[in-house]
Amino acid sequence: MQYQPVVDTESGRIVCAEALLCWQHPVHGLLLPGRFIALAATHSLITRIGLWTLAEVCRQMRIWQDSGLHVPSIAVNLSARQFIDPDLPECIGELVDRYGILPGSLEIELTETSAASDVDLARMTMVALRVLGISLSIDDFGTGHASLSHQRALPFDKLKIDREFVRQLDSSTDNRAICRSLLSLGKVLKLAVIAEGVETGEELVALQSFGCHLFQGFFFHRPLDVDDFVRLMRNPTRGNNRNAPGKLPTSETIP
Ligand code: G
Ligand code: MN
Repeated sequence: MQYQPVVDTESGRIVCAEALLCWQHPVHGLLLPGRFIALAATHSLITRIGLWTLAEVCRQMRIWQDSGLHVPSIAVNLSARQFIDPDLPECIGELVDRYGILPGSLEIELTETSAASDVDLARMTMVALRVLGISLSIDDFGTGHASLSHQRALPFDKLKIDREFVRQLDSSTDNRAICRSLLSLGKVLKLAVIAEGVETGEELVALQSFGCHLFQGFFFHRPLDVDDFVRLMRNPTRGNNRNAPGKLPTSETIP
């Protein structure tokens, strides 16, 4: 399991982190989820992978809590197949109870498509998750089969702009227009907007000029293994990209 921080350049804090399941492959080395999750999602195995991930993150959060380490909330990706399981909220509720993790320390990321097949069921599941104190993000926004009327009806807290739209912001007028529009949409719908996959200072500066202040991407932090993530949480100035403009996390801003 790796953890990739999300940075708020306004407050200078790491505000959450996304848990990313990696595969230590015997031939190809460490594979990030982008390389194998889509394949796993075509198979019922994805449900077991998803449950294992949720349990592992809860177990890890309990260890951090017990050791007194302040860690921001951790976001877990759920597959569409897992999301339509009517037992999901109960299952997550049991994990939260079993590990005694603090409410508000877990977030769930869903793609637009996950909620599309049955909006009423999606709504019920989302409401039940929110009762548990879990916040919900729309992941990879703009790349799935989104219906805005569905999105509006669903109680999301955050919207994550997919890397596809963050790339080449300096040269792509289309991507600039899309990012601007998604930031406006987030503002109107009262969703926090996170730009994903920010790799360059140019992308960061352009997004900041559109009003974005929440960022995830290699420019700030690569996904980190547990030890490196803990080191960063203990000393947030380490491992930051010092070329990044705007306020960056400092030891003063992380309790
Ligand atoms: O679909 P989702 O947004 O959950 O996927 C996150 C994926 O994006 C992970 O595989 C993660 O390693 C990858 N990722 C995170 N930051 C960057 C980045 O700056 N550039 C690229 N190319 N990939 C990234
Ligand atoms: Mn995600």
